[in-house]
Amino acid sequence: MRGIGKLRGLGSLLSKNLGEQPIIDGTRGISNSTDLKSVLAEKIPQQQERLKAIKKSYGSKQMGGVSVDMVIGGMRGITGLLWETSLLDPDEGIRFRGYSIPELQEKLPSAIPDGEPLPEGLMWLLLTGELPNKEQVAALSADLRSRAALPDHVNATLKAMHPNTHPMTQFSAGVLALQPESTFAAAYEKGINKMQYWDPVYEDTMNLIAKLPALASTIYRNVYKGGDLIEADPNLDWAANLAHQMGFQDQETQELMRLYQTIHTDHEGGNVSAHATHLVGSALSDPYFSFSAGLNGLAGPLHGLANQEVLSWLFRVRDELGDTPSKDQVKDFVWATLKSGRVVPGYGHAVLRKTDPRYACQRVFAMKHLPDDPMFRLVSLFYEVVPSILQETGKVKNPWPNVDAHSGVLLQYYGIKEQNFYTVLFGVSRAIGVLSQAVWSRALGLPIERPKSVTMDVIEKKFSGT
Ligand code: CMX
Repeated sequence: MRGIGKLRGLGSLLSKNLGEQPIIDGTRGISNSTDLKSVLAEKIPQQQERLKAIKKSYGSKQMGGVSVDMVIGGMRGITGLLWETSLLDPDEGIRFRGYSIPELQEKLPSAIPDGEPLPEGLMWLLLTGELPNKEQVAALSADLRSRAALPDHVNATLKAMHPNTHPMTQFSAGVLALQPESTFAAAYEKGINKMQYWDPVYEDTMNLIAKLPALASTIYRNVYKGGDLIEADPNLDWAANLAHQMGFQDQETQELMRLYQTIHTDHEGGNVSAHATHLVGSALSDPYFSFSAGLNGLAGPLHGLANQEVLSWLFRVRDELGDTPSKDQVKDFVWATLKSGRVVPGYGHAVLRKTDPRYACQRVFAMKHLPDDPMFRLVSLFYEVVPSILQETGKVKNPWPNVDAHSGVLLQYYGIKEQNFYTVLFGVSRAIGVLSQAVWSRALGLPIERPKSVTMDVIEKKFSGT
């Protein structure tokens, strides 16, 4: 219960500083109810009071200055967002509501003994701040299953698209095709009180997340398997059903999918997909609109598309150098990539300054299940070679691998060979993080985003003394 302990600590610290009523952090006590929405409903008023108290007591305090470099440099290092579901430490990596990935692998319920965590467990944690028990995870799984069916018109929309349309374009369009179902948009039109926004956003979040395995697998089967669709299995959990509906029935692939879908959910608020979802949602665009915007950002090669790029790049290595290249050959290949003005995909990060724990846990999975796979060996060889080369460039701030450097090789091993589809799998998972936060953003009444921009003229005039 480390994360919750941390939050409790903050509550008492705040109350000490304020000398007022203790600020309730909303995660006190563990709920036994298996109804996620009622657990959430209990916590929301407490968190609303907590935010009010923070605003009142600390609203005028400064949290770091902004330099011209930060303004020009993609807002690097500016703290400018509230994001409750996860926090990224540059050296330690991601913590979901206070828990690291290895801690979650130990503490979240799994489908099989000593298996990978179920993403539904992480979803419960992200939404409530509480580690769920098995019954709660089973109830959430069942709730998602009951909402999972995809309306027919969505597949008709997908089929009407040009056959060369990238799976990510189809995925984003498929999410928008579901938008007429938005409970939030309908409630807003009827004049819902803003204190109640979170409720229809929660319903949209549940409905959308529930349908993503069917949507993603429909795209997969249409593009790569002649449109022969597979029904969901009512006995399977959310991630296993995604693998199943794509056409992968074996337990090990389903275990990989559970791990994959857990670790890609959330990476605090400033990354492109999270921030885009948050920004668009702040205009009270419903979760379908805002998540589709997040997916469009995830489709960029510097963000989620890097997992596809990594695999294409590894294939080029294999085609040119064979399965077992030497270290020197790999070094030359990396340098050639850099000298041609391209990035090494899967390496580097805007915030992290160490090996991504999401990379590390995939590596552990590979060592357990596919230690002798030639592509895994190649990935390991790159891990030995790339960081020192990127360091040698003198400009790359983080030479270590990120999540995208490993995922493709695992998917390949289990027969999911179509790398153009990989970012869709990333996107399915990302929904859990960004939409859990969307529920809280509306519950906490966060306002429309509108940072100030300036022209070059303004900067020159301000600092040149003219
Ligand atoms: N290969 C080559 N050059 C790299 C590099 C890499 N992997 N990572 C950073 N650099 C370069 C930058 O392009 C930049 O060069 P210029 O000054 O010439 O423009 C310089 O090093 C400094 O960049 P940085 O501050 O270290 O990194 P940024 O915060 O600007 O960018 C990221 C972060 C992820 C976009 C970058 O590291 C990158 O392009 N990596 C490769 C693509 C990738 O793996 N993306 C996935 C990230 C994880 C995810 O979001 O899914």
